Amino acid sequence: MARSISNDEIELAIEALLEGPGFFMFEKVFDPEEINIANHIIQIHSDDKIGATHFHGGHSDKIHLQRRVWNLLNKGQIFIEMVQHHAVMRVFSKILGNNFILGSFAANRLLPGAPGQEPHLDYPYWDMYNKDEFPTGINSSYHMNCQSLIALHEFTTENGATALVPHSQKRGVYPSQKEFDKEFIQTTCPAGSMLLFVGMTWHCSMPNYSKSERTSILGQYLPKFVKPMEDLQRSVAPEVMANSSPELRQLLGIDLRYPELLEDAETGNAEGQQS
Ligand SMILES: O=C(O)CCC(=O)C(=O)O
Ligand SMILES: [Fe+2]
Repeated sequence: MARSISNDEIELAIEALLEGPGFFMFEKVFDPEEINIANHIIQIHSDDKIGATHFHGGHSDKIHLQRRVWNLLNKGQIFIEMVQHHAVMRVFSKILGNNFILGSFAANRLLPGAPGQEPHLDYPYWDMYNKDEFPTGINSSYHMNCQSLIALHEFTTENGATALVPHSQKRGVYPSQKEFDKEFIQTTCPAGSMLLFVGMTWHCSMPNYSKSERTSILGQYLPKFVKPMEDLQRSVAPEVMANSSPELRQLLGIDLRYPELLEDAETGNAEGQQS
């Protein structure tokens, strides 16, 4: 069963994401049985299928070594438990606001020989190299993305442990390869560990030089007003929606109101309306 995390560790994580390096590692959160189940399902869904992927830079000849499995919530109870782990819910509600939502829950499987990614920020900042598409003055004074990354294998420097630049989230700008290469560290960890970070932190997966695969599960969490990246309400099965806990309902944005047809709405009924 997943490890329960103490209040002290939760507080440390909030502090690290908001004021510190921008990330925090909870070691060995998920046990070997949970990890095996998750890996098995991910393998079944990606042995013959590559899946749309991002940030593969100039390595288009090796894209088949980097496999994505999207929409994990439809693929096993284990993912429904992982997505709403209590540490994720507590840390991210402090950073994103307590009605935060899920934008994507997907796996990133790097087969032996898979190249690393280019350094990047995560959605909705992922194309912020093109600043003209973003509001003037965008910065990191508050966060529009928090990520969970669950390591389903031991992560080592050899197999491509995630690389991050500590404190880079405060700069509020897109990374260049040159600056990233000078400053990154790699977050090695035992299997089952969970890294939380804010999406403005410069990061990427590194090349897998080992002889075994290395898999992460990537959870994307957003404030209630950012459009999710995966269309979860359309892709998650009706049974999953119907049986969801209050936390999962929140993550799927089931009770969010807008956009609404307000033209014909009754006056005065709209909660939170200011006029
Ligand atoms: O798997 C990893 O180490 C990180 C992957 C990642 O950052 C991404 O795909 O956005
Ligand atoms: Fe990323």
